[in-house]
Amino acid sequence: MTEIKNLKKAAKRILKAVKNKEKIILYGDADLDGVASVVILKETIQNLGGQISAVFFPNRENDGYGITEKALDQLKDITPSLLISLDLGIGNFKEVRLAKKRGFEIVIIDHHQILGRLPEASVVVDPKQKGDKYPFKGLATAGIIFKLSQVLLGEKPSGNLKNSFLELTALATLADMMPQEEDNKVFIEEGLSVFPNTFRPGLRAFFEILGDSRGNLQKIIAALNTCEIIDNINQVYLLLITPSFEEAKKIAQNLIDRADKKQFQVKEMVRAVERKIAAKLTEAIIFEGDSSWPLILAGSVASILSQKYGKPAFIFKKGESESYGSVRVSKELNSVDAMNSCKNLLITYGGHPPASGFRVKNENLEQFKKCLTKYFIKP
Ligand SMILES: [Mn+2]
Repeated sequence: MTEIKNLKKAAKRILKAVKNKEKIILYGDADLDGVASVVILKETIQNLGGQISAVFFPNRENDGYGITEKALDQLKDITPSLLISLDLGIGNFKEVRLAKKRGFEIVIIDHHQILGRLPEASVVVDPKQKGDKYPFKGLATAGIIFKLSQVLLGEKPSGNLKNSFLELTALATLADMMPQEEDNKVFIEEGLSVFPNTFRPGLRAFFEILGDSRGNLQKIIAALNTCEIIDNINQVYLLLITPSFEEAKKIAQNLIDRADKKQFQVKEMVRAVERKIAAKLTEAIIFEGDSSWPLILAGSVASILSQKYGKPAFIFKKGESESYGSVRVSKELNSVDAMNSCKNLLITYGGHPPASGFRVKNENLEQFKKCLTKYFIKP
């Protein structure tokens, strides 16, 4: 069976770091796929006797997506170190170069679309890169990390640990809305079958609060995918690693409330966008931003609008000098290619063909809209 390109190379590099007691930083996206990937890799490395010096999740709302200069500043005392980026990094050309200068060695493990070239990291694992012969391209990052964990641990993990990794992989694959076929189908079936007996207090907390697990699966996933950060701590990460059932119940309840509130806010924001586009219904794309719109809601709002109006939707939070946005387009279109055709106007961009994001200087917003419109009306 062909393997994911560089998966063994990444495993080797991690084993060397463990053996030499190097500092290791796990730098993950704040959503469930990112958090689950961090948790699985952290517990795998600890199982090998290694130590994690820091775990970091950028706050999308304030810092934007991906590896950021601000984060590298915050981590500067933990060098030299091996920084493993999970579920992000594939588009961070500038930041990876900067990180290397500052004493971080970078390993990127991501599943997002390649943006023409690769960042200059020591190891890049991304099934979508050139020369990757692994036949299935729809893995979530957690799925890649599950496979990495198997390479690292071999037959070693106990049934409990393996089952727990399967649960997290299944939940992350569903949360990331990856295709439910091939490897993912196996992860989902096996993961959900052991899920009701999970040992993880953070997951058992949901059963205690919500009752029967299967019927509430969507609710649990929504709560786990809220990207909630309080006092710089990713609450889903905290939930998944806490040994305390009491603490877990508090966090889980807060995440459930947060997810409910988010759903309500999304509806309100959809109405706000619809008021703005009422006079522009002949335009080829929906392209709207506001300084009061939370970035955290932009993806859900774009998704609803793109389906309802049958158009690509670009929804952004307008900051003082830059804007951050989320993009959703229908299945037959490719939003990453669309932004690729406008890349000179963008600071960063990337993601999956139907769901992606961008960061742009405000002075380029109008040009960006024109460029996108041109791309999408092209015959
Ligand atoms: Mn992901």
